[in-house]
Amino acid sequence: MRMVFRWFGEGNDTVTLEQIRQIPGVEGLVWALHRIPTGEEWPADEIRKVKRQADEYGLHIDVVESLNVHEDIKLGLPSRDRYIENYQKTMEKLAGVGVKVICYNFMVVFDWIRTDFYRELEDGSRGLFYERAKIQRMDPEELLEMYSSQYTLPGWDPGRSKEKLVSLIERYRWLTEEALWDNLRYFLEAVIPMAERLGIRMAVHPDDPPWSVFGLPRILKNREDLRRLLRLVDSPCNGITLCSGALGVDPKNDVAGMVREFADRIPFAHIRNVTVYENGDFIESSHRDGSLDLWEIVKAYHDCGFTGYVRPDHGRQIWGEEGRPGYGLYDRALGIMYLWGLWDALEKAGRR
Ligand code: DNO
Repeated sequence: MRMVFRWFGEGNDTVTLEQIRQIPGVEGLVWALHRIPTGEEWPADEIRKVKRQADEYGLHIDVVESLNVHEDIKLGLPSRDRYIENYQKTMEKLAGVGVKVICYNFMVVFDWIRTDFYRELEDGSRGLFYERAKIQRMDPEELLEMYSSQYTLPGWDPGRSKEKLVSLIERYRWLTEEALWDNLRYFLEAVIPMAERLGIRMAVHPDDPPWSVFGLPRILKNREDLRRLLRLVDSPCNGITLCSGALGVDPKNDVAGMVREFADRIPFAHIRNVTVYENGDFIESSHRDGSLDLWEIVKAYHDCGFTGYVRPDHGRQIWGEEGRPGYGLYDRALGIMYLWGLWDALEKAGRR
């Protein structure tokens, strides 16, 4: 397993590259040009700048998260070809600086969804929280407001107005899940051959949470969906960002089982824990505590001889740390040490 750490870029992150390189076993950054609106081509000079910054600290930039997919592609509009072309041009530039994995998602309108940025756990630490009853009461505009008020969270389009949001949701009302699958296939048929040529592995992030919210279609929720995704274009470059937390909030999802089944198509793994309550609410807890058995999950990767990239994904807000919810330094660093602890123990036991 190759440990990497998400960095939002200079001036856009409370965590510094100096801090990142001091976390044991971290070899590279997970990055993106967050300032560039979805659908636009990423400027070469800005890409090179990130490369230079990472080089200075001995970190690589092999993993991009995310190169987001424009809504017109997900909607299957005629304008999608223009956005796919931009996507391909960015892929070429990324290959030029050595990028190996591109994480993206096919969630419509909203990326990952939580109802509270902070909910206190028993020990006073705070984690991202999802409350089912609250989301049923909320309308999408409220969620937009929450997500654009204090922090812009990754995957969220900060420039999106309420009017745009409402009309976008309206368009999806007419899109069935089958049509969304067709649009995903169209996208993959365009980008996977390109990825093969460039030596890049595309890795789709599953839906988070893995169920429909606000009645919008969601198609990457479970093992069956992931199987179907891999079959759409059968290439090693058509892969998955297997996210234990996103999939694991549905108790029916056996994450370790999915690791074992899809191992050779997982270039990138997000490993974190969640506590799922009986009513279906969930909170992002520490890597060691929660409803998921990270030992089982890490063991599955280890048994499969996993050599892909891993990030600890999110962490709680602890020790008074402020900043972007889920993306502080301390708890993600602790999470990494837990993952290494499990991994190293498996390695050593295997040698005996
Ligand atoms: C949040 C995330 C998502 C993720 C994208 C991947 O922390 O895991 O924003 O990056 O959905 O495309």
